[in-house]
Amino acid sequence: MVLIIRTEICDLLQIEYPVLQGGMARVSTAELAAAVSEAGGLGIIGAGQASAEWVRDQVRRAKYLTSKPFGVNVMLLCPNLDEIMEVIRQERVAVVTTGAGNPGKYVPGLKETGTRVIPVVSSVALAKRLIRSGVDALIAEGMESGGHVGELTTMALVPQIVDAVDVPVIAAGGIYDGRGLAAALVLGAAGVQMGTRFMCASECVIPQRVKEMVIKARDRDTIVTGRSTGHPVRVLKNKLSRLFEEMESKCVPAEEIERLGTGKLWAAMVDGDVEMGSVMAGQVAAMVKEIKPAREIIREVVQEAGKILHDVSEMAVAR
Ligand code: TUI
Repeated sequence: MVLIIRTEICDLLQIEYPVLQGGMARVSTAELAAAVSEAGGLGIIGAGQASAEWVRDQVRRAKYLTSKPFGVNVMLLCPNLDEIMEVIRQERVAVVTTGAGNPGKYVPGLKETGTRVIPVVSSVALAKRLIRSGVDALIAEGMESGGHVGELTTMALVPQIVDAVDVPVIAAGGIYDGRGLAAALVLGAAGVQMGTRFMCASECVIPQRVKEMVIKARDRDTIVTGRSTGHPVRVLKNKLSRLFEEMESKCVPAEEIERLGTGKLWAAMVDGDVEMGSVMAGQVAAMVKEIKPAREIIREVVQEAGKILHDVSEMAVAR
């Protein structure tokens, strides 16, 4: 018998399994997003700092590759936010996730066209503020994740957000397999979002060298840089992260440190520079062992979680 997992977000987002693929700037393109959606999860295109035209092309490409729902992740620090939001409205994208800020003022416009709005939050205060704008669900992201991070771990954050809001909560950060999905559901989440694991999906277009670096990573190979500038980012350790560490320890002015970061995500994820590029990845990079299709990743995660939850329920015995 194969057990799978279904939760309320499957109905909300019209997907088969409660697994979202994290919207990763420069990493999750239409190819990856469409593959994840085709496999029954929710694929998400990472808009990052790209132009509105790029976002439109990617959305149209994903529509060509799949007829299933998919999402776009919008980074709220990006300079052309209004234009990107307009493209999302015009193209009637099914789901928008947001990162690195408060998307409150865009929520009414997006809801008008039927787009589900799911912000990423890393604190209870922001979660409470955002549900007042009428968001459909929240992604509670712990600091185990890659890229821009908050301060709480997933284990501590998820139950606190679940207790604070009355919309479905999706857990993110530190989730790699069926154990992670099962644990998230036990904490009260209605599903999970995984980013790092999907970096090594066959359909992910990042350079092979970056995938190899993720596969080689061990447990202590990520570090958070940029705490002193107010933009803490988790990356795989390399020459660039050591430079950041050195500058931060010498109290170099924030503007100079920020300048060093300019264009470095592109350097890693497009040009494949694993030494001087910013290889954003989460702590579960150490668990990634191989490159496989998104469909297999999702099937493995969902079936493993089903088995675990079934077996674990037998640990509760009547007395
Ligand atoms: O956004 C992410 N992860 C990201 S964004 C990104 S692109 C980037 N590039 C260079 C420098 C910085 C970022 C790479 N990875 N995750 C979602 C996330 N959002 N995590 C934490 C937050 C967050 C943090 C503070 C959300 C809101 C917030 O509060 C702002 C407020 O208004 O209170």
